[in-house]
Amino acid sequence: MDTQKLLGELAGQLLSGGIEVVDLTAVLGPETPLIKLPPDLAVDTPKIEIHKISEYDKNGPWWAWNWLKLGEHSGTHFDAPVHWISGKDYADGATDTIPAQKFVGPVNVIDCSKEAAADPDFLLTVDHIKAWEQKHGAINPGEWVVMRTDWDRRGGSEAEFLNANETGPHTPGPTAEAIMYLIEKDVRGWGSQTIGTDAGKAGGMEPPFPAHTLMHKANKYGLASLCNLDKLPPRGAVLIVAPLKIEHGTGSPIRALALVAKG
Ligand code: 23J
Ligand code: MN
Repeated sequence: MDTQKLLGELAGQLLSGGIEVVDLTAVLGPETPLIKLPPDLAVDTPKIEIHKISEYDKNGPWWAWNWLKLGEHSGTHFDAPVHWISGKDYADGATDTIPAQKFVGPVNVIDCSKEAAADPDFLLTVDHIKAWEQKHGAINPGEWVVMRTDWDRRGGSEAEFLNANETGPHTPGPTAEAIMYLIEKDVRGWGSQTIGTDAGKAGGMEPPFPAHTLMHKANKYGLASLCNLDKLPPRGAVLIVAPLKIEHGTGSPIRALALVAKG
């Protein structure tokens, strides 16, 4: 294969629109939903703030710029292995040490939108993944796996997105067994369209928060609050998800993009 020629063709298809760049990112601002943890367990990530420095005015006559107050795990974001205690010792597990090659790769999209619409507590099982593989082909080492739930359509309010009541948050996610199955397949990471990579009720699972505990223990990555997964094919798209190179960062907001063949 002539790799140089292939890259040239890719660039040409990007120019012509034969390959489309699909934006998988939510708007980052004061209204962006943020995770709410049980107050007895944890301190929450702060509200996002965008502060004006100048806007072509006395504070900067010819320019506009802002400064931000922003948690690493805000909006559409990347979870690095050091985010979780099980992955804390990986030298290449922080936003400034993960090899850049890991930020671009193939993605498998498992459509759970009907199941999640019928049951907000829907859990993706090993059987469901195996049925997907029967239909679309085996999931391979180094590939991303993301769970489509169309949760980004719940864009009206944070309350609708978090879907919590007196019994806690009710959002779909994976079973611990499903995560273990994907780790055995040596996937690159796991992504969701909800506030975090785990289900709303994942705190009560064994282990608690299996997508975090097990994926990061295996030096694998997470993606949360992905949008527009309904615009991707089940397989064949290329995901671009690069966190900011925050020093010792545990995660970062990302501009998540997918390259998709049109037509
Ligand atoms: C901190 C504590 C628990 C969770 C999370 C963060 C996330 O989901 C996250 O954004 O990584 S579950
Ligand atoms: Mn996170």
